[in-house]
Amino acid sequence: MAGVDWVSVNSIVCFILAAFNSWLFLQACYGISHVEEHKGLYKSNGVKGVGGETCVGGAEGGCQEMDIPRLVRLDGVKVGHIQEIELIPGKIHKIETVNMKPEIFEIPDFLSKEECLHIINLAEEQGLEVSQTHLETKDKKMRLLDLNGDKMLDMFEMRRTIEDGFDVYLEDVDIRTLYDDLDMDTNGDEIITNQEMNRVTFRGLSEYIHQIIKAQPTKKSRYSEQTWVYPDRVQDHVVDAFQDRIAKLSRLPQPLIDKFSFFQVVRYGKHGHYNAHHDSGNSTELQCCHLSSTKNCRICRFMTIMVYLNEVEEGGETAFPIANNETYDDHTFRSSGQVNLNNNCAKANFSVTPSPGKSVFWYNHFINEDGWLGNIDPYTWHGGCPVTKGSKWIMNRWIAVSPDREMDLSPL
Ligand SMILES: [Ca+2]
Ligand SMILES: [Ca+2]
Repeated sequence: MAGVDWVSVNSIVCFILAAFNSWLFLQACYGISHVEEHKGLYKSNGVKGVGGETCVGGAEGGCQEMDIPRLVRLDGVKVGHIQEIELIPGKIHKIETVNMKPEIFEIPDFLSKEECLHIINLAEEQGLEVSQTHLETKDKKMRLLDLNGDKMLDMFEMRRTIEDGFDVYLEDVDIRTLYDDLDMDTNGDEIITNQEMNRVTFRGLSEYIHQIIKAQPTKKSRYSEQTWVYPDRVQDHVVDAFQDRIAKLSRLPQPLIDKFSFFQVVRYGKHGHYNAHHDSGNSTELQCCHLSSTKNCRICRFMTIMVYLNEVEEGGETAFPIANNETYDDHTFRSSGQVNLNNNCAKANFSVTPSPGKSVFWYNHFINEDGWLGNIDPYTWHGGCPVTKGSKWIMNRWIAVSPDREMDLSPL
């Protein structure tokens, strides 16, 4: 056996056995036993259902006695795990688990290249507008983030105050210029006392910061253009096919797919980015925006499905800055600067590279003991890294779920 290592001998033996025997040998020899044909493993708060068993809409298959619809999540099992799913009759798609904390999945060719182009054309026909963030709709007042409670704002506290109040990510040099231009820091010690703060009105500060945004839009948390597509308003076979694939993939109750089915098509040009954020809110006091008529609401999205629509020349990864961290502390993370993906994308713990037609999806919430919307998964902080060359087109589809199961499941 000199000159032949064990691996190659094993491979040769495997090849011979496989030639005479079955698929089982191939599986054992080539380590592909984790591929599940035509199956997906979906869970609802510890209750598992395999394959076509969905744990939704009654006591089907292995989902035990359940007469109320429950939310389900695809089980990632482990990184590298591949599950197969028939999203289009006669065509098998592979779902790969690419991360476990949070669970993140990728499906190559979720849309064909033609379908991607079709969606881009549809968005261009509709026309795109500058993306806003939820935060910008409520900047009527500003909370001063005096983090150490000394009744003064140092540079770091001022930076955080402006980030929180205006969704703008300034550098220290910008803040020094702001102090100079507004004549705020009278003694030049880079610390703003209550008295110094009172030298400007909220309106004055707000106008100044909006000038910065106008001159340097990349400082905003989000720099992109977008449009919304409403499947119930457009007669479009690709949009219908997309809806159908979302239903098959998510295995969620049909009303959750049919209602609030609009999705966003976003174009990021050069320097386009979106700083890290959660796609859903955790507060239980506010009503969910999709069920509320006021702006004082929280966004409630159980699941996020994103599809990359074009070949990005450089940059534009989807980054998860704190994926796989051992612990999570909101203040520590927000103070770390990692939220600012425009500057700190390279520090992100995990990221997904765009590829035309590829879908990446994850669950923003866990499932509670009643089988419905549970707590947010804090590790789902994510955003779009700057596009450094070319442009990036994506579509974002969210599955809206509120704590009110009955309301969510009511017909349109
Ligand atoms: Ca302070
Ligand atoms: Ca001062």
